[in-house]
Amino acid sequence: MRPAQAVLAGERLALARLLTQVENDTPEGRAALDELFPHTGRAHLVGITGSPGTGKSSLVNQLALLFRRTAGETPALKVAIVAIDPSSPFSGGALLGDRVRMRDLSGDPGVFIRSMASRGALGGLARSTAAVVQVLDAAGFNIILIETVGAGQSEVDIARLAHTTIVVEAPGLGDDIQAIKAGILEIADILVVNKADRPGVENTERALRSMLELANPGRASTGEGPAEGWTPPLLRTIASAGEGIEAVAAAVQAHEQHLKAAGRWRERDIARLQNELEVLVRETLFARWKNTLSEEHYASLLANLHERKLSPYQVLEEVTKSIGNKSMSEE
Ligand SMILES: Nc1nc2c(ncn2[C@@H]2O[C@H](COP(=O)(O)OP(=O)(O)OP(=O)(O)O)[C@@H](O)[C@H]2O)c(=O)[nH]1
Ligand SMILES: [Mg+2]
Repeated sequence: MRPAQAVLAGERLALARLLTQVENDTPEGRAALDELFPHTGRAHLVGITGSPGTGKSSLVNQLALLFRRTAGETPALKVAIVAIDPSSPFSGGALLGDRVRMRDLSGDPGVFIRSMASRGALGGLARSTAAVVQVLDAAGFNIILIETVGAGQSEVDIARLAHTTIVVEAPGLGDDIQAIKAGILEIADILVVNKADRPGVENTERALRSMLELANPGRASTGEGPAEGWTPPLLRTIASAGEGIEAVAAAVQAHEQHLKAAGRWRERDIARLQNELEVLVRETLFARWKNTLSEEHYASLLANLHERKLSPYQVLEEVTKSIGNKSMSEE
């Protein structure tokens, strides 16, 4: 059976193998993605981001357990977890820790857990995450939880990929209003203050609430913003004890309903695919362009730049001439 067919048939080993192919951007991986693409677009993609140690993995673990238990719907929701570790490689301690915390879920055939190392992700994390998520979507997982540490670009990429983004904060880490990054709040559809058993929860909540008002002026006062019609709820959890998880799961599902009712599900899907396509085009054209230059020629151009003999625009003129495509140098 072809890998894509085996994945559609629900074979977990084939799925794990294909994810490796897709992460490594092999020709087999690409062929399988082509075949699987018509089966994608159904899963609810949920990003979970936040500073290191705020309890993202614990929350993901609890959410997955809850979605599996809330099997009032038949058949029960299938849940995939993608844990992205931007700081350490596969063998790193953090991932080992994640594995241990996620042990409650292992053995459940309705759950699939995949760890990804951002280092070594060929073609960048955004591309490989999007591809991995597509495979899981095609494999029939209804909810895909994507955990990433809130560190610069990666959480913005995840927000772009996900339908719903949960930002996790914890007392002590972000008490100081300066320490909470406004940028992260702008991507939050749901805000969670985890470790609510720790002192300082009220301070963290207060800081977040005022940041929210700054980030979304008007929204917080009217309860409904003109732009999105969704006010990010601010929820407390104690993930390690499984407290407050129902409210988070309910918010995730309410956000899905909101997106679908307002036609934004489709908008987000188009925006996501557009972004993915443009990243691909950029990478491919860049690689093609790079191939037209010899190392020596490139090095000499860089030297000319450094010595201020040529300006970046002059070099652009020069290098785009070499592939005979003048339009590339024009905007
Ligand atoms: N007191 C308390 N501890 C918690 C809570 N949730 C998680 N923890 C603990 O906090 C530590 C970090 O939890 P993780 O779930 O690994 O946090 P994380 O955000 O995934 O961490 P990284 O992936 O390393 O950034 C662990 O020791 C958890 O047991 C909570 O609600 N209260
Ligand atoms: Mg984690």
